[in-house]
Amino acid sequence: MSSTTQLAKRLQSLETHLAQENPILLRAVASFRKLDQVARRLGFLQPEESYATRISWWPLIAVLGTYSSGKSTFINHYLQQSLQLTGNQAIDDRFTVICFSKEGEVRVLPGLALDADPRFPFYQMSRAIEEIAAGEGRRIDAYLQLKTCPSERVRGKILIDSPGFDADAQRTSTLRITNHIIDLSDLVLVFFDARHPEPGTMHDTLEHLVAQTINRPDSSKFLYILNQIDTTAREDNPEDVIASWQRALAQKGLTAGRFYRIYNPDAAVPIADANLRTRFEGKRDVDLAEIHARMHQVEVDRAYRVVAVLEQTARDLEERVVPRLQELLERWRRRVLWLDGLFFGLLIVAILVGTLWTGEWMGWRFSHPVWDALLTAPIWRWVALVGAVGLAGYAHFSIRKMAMQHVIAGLKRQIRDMREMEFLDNFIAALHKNARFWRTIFAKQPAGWGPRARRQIADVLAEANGYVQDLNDTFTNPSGVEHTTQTQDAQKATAAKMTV
Ligand SMILES: Nc1nc2c(ncn2[C@@H]2O[C@H](COP(=O)(O)OP(=O)(O)OP(=O)(O)O)[C@@H](O)[C@H]2O)c(=O)[nH]1
Ligand SMILES: [Mg+2]
Repeated sequence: MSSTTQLAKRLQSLETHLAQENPILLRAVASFRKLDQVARRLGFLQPEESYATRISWWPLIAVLGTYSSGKSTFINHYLQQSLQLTGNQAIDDRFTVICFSKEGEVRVLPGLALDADPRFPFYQMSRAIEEIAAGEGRRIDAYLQLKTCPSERVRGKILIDSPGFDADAQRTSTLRITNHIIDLSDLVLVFFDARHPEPGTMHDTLEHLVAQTINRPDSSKFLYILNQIDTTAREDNPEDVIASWQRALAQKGLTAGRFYRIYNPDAAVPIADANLRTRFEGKRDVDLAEIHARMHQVEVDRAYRVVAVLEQTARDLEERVVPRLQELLERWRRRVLWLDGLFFGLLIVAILVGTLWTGEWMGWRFSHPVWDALLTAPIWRWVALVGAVGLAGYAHFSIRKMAMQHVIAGLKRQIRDMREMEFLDNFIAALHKNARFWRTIFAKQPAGWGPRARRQIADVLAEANGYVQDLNDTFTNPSGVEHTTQTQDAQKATAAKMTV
């Protein structure tokens, strides 16, 4: 199956899925297709590529955190089913992607099932792993597994349980998957274990899970959870444990936000003191309810996220991709002109010197026996002319090619950022399109860019605004029930729209 048909199939299956799940997002796919068209005419996207496949359409909840912090126990409790193994040594050694299935029983499928299925967010993950750790891509099953589960609570979403996170011991491939999951998720629950007496020893882990997540533009999707706080009830001063965690997290920048304090009702040790127990339970119930509310809310977050990405992609094309192409093409043009000037200048000087050496100039007339013979021979003078023009053309096009290689090498040096790296090949492809031989170096706009493309982008931006309004209408209702749970993300997205 060709990659273009593969893409068509993939988009079609996405559309079929969204037609049932969220018709507003179905319309968003059409807008993405419009952006694809613009980007393809720019040469920025290839026919088998689509912006729609670069984002995750699934509402995704990831549970990350340190070893034995109770991630799997929390998931089991949420699903009301003992799906995941739990225990006091390191239990999970791979990521488990949990999704809903109508079949009554739990099914476990190997990582390959995720790697090969375009409907999941790990499609072709083995390739990404192979790129950073040669040979590991084939071992995808050692990193991922898929579990289907009949719990209603996971219907319409994907939940990911992960192996205990330890920044020091983590393999690069595991780290790569963790980052990929963080990028894709709509909600990330970061678990810490209150039993761990000294958070200071986990410097790198806190750095990775807190310091590096707190300043992200999507930081509101992270919930930091101190779990197993029932165990602190046995301490003389339970607040000390919490305070020491609070200090450690504050050092990593988690000051303004708060962290949740919970423990698992099923796994907790009994708290003998009745007063203490009531206090602990009260606090836990409030926090747990908030976490669960955010988990229910994730479909809404996802819808706003997709529309935000649509808008961002449209703006990006107009405000970043096209100006950058223009700048690169300008660089190319200047280099071609300069090299052309140098080459043909030197050639003229060489001809002058050569003719002065061998022949005779009488005023503007040059005379040399070979030259005279050539001019008088009717066919040869044309052959010589065509030959000269051909050689000049060859030289000019070689110079264009060389100059383009130079510009691309410069671009590669310039792009260091991982996120931009993703688009390096796209920029190179667009540059090649502009450097085709029939395109003049003096073109004012990059190939494929003009009033029509601008109009299409403006259309998509207007559509994105419309989707946000429609989403607001869908998710807010007069009784205000959903409205009060509308998350920061959604509000931010709405606010952003209002200021446009
Ligand atoms: N006292 C107490 N024990 C808990 C709590 N949550 C989990 N546990 C216990 O802690 C141990 C580890 O729990 P898991 O759910 O396996 O932890 P995990 O984070 O999934 O661990 P790995 O998969 O190995 O990284 C198990 O023995 C649980 O029974 C809690 O809130 N309080
Ligand atoms: Mg586990």
